[in-house]
Amino acid sequence: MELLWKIGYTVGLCAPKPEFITVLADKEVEKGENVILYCEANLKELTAVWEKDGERLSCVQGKHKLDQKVCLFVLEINKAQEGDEGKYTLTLKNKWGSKSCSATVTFAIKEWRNMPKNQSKMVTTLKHYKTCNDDVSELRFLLHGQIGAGKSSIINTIKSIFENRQFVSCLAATTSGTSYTLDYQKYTAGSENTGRLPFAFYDVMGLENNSGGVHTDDIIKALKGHIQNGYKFKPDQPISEDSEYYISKPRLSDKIHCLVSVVATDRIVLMEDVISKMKLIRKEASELGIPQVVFMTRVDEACVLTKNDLSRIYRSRKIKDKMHECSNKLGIPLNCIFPVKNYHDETGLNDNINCLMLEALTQIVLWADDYVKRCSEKQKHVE
Ligand SMILES: Nc1nc2c(ncn2[C@@H]2O[C@H](COP(=O)(O)OP(=O)(O)OP(=O)(O)O)[C@@H](O)[C@H]2O)c(=O)[nH]1
Ligand SMILES: [Mg+2]
Repeated sequence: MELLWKIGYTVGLCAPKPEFITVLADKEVEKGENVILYCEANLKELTAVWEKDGERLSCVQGKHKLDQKVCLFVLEINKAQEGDEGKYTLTLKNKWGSKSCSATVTFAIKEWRNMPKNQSKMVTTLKHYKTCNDDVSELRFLLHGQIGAGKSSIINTIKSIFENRQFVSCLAATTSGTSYTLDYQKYTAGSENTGRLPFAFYDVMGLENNSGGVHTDDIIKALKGHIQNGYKFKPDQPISEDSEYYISKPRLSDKIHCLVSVVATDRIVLMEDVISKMKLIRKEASELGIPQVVFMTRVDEACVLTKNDLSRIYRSRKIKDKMHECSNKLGIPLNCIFPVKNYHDETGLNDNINCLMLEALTQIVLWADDYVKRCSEKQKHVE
């Protein structure tokens, strides 16, 4: 086989063009750190041309080092400084063709939001939280968003924190073709032993780009408190008033007290249709006065710096940019957007994962309770 290939190669029958086996990866680094960009090609006899921001890289002695180990092409930048940020492109050539790939090098920024730290204080506050109205024994949160955004995983993460062990009772998907969650399902956190928390989380079927996924009317009905736990969503048809799961006269305790839009940080660009559906739902929630927030999941998939050390999340320019993008696309202010990381491949619990989630949860609990207070006062006026 190898001989045949060699003969073909020599007489030019099969032209071995350069191809990338792996491509350059974006780097977000601290100023002064060494940066290594590398990728692997299918061939070793290739001409490599490195460019920075569209111009041929002028190698500075002691700063840049170009290397090739068989099919691995490497650029090392020693102690990266201000001028080293930018887009780096490697073009590999031979007489049969050329191929390019690029990656950006950026610096971490000054911490612009404090990374929450006091886990046990937040846990205690939430565990002993008392709602402002005795008729509303639990604050209700509805999690909606694109399929595979991490809605079910958020619930599992919250349950894991309060029960001190990994939780997978809210089934999370392994792939994201169609929504894995099909029912309107309520989840609570805490247990008999650890103490039940006065919060309920509703997991719903994901929104899809076309006519699939959960019907927007169903989410709006759920916000108003018309849908009972256990209802099975039908993408082509919203719940009918005759359904046994339809609550015709919902009380304040049946309603949703805070809408949580879940967005996967690494997939914001794929959400065009979903965004218009989310905006429609948000408009309705605004008319009802329901507070709305965004939980941005999968931060580790969107940013290497954050993946390597979650405590540096608020130093990541990429995460900050994604939060701005999310804020612009959904029309939600930045202070209502919470980047979080869910448990997904870890086996033990992690303080940084817990702290980020707990801070987001503390905020939404307060805002949900404010909403209950406003509604209770309005009700009193009517009576
Ligand atoms: N790396 C990483 N993966 C995550 C995170 N959150 C969720 N995932 C993974 O993303 C996939 C989808 O997560 P789910 O929680 O099932 O998403 P969902 O929004 O409930 O999906 P549907 O019910 O199908 O609409 C699963 O494979 C999760 O393990 C995260 O913060 N980081
Ligand atoms: Mg789900």
